[in-house]
Amino acid sequence: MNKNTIARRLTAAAAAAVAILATAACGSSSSGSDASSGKDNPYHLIDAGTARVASMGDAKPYTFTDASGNFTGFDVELFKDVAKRVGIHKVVFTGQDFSAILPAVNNGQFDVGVAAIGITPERKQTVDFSDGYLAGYLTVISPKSANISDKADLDGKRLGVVQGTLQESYAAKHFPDTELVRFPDNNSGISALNSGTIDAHFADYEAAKQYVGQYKDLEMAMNIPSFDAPAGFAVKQGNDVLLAALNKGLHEAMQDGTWKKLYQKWFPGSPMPKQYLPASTQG
Ligand code: SNW
Repeated sequence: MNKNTIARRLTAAAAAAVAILATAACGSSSSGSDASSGKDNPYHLIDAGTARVASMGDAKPYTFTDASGNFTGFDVELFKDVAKRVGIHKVVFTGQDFSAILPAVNNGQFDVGVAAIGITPERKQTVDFSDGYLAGYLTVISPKSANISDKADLDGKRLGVVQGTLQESYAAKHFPDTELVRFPDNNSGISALNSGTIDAHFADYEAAKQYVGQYKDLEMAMNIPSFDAPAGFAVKQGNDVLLAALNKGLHEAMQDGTWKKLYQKWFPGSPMPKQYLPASTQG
């Protein structure tokens, strides 16, 4: 090793040490103008300027990963649009089991939870929600041959639910004679349905529509209204600045027709709800 190499290595080591010290200083600073508070980070995001979003990789067409692994879907595109309107230009989605999303938002691992998450009083005890942006049905999917069309038809049957969903709590309350089989995600529930280990699976309406389109011997057997629990963006309790901004962006996206455009793109053929359309078109 010649002198120059040694000098270069020492310089590199010194630079690395400075970088480590600088990082440590940032990490320990709890107030002032560091990146996690104040004017540089008005929304109190984990990383200023970036929204870290807990979501799901298999809730098509709400939120899912496409063939190249990128998150897309109605909720994903709507959230990105809303974030951009309020100055958040980078959004990073991470797939989680549904049951992990709200706890992860609550404990600060993510800034936001976005996955057709219905707003309920129970969930509001752990996170805050934006205004609602989507309301629809919970749908029981079953083989056409099973001829399931009402609650009594599910008696003594095995019904798949994703852990932590409204489907799980609805079924536990209203289908007392049905055996619930809990899954971490919809794809595993549908696999179990296709292999015959469960008799039906309970999902969101638009997801059910996708699966029925994909597997021709399945049908949408029952639709249960869930309009009292519209989906909202979940944020950590008390992050009122972020919540107010998201609501403002959401309202703008509804008023200028962006919401409608995304609805038509992702839910083609589904009835167009009135409440999220521009006020001028509601008549
Ligand atoms: O309550 C509905 C809402 O009306 C709309 O249809 C979108 O879905 C819901 O928010 C219900 N979604 C389930 C839940 O919140 C499951 C979400 C999921 O599988 N990603 O538990």
